[in-house]
Amino acid sequence: MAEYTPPKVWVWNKENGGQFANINRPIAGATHEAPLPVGKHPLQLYSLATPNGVKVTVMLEELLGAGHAGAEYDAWLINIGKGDQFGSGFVDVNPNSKIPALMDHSTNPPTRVFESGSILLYLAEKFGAFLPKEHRARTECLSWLFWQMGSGPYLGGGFGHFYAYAPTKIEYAIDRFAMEVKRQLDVLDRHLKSNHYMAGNEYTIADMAIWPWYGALVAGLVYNAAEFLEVQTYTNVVRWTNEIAARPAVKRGRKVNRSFGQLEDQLHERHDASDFELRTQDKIAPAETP
Ligand SMILES: N[C@@H](CCC(=O)N[C@@H](CS)C(=O)NCC(=O)O)C(=O)O
Repeated sequence: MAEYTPPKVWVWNKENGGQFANINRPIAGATHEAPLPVGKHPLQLYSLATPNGVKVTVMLEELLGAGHAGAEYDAWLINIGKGDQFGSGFVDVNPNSKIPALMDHSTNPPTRVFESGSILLYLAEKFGAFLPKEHRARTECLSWLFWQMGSGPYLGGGFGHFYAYAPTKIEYAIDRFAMEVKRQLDVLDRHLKSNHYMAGNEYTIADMAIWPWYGALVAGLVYNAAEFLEVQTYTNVVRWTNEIAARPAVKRGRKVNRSFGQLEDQLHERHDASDFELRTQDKIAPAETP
């Protein structure tokens, strides 16, 4: 590996290559004026079906499935590859310029919520659902929710980046993050041996946060790393992954704001429950594609 001696002061090299290099920059804030659309429902979601986005659409579909009609929502597609997250309207909702971001217009003034963990907690508290009420169980749920928020970046920004996206394969980086991700999978596997769900017997927002990342990893859906990490050996995680994948709300939630993969699984925008039947990409004319 070529030795690198950092200069005295770091300089932004815009041409450093690698996937996502075009959207990475060392400054925050909006790059252009772009007000966000607002639909007819109280909850307005601005997102994309990455694992962080899927956490929230699964939660909203679970709430609706459980009969919480107030959870009806409009989901707008934010194309992070094109830089939509740097539009002025989006930055007003999330100063960190990352999906998912939520506006709740049922409050006066409307409430902005960003960070997927915060959005899950906000919705759980608003509807009194998928968060245990008893203090000990609630604490266990929140411990796992925050575990995901802290651990996920080692999987995505660490392992996923260096194994799948970096322009060169750096053994040191791949070793470091493969070791950490396997340790995390073992944490989950040992816990799920004696717990049906992350917080015990109840399916909660902790499962909704962890499943889109670690479930996708063991299902071989992200980074093409199933064999490399021997994911099938984490049998309790595999059991939990498959069980959650079969939930109807999870199947719906995974399709919302998806702009990649099979056309029948792509619902670019969601404004009504009937959209799953009527407006997936295989059903609508290409001219209507946002
Ligand atoms: N901690 C944040 C992470 C969100 C995040 O990293 N979102 C990514 C997509 S998965 C994003 O919007 N990236 C755009 C960018 O970095 O410019 C959360 O959980 O909401």
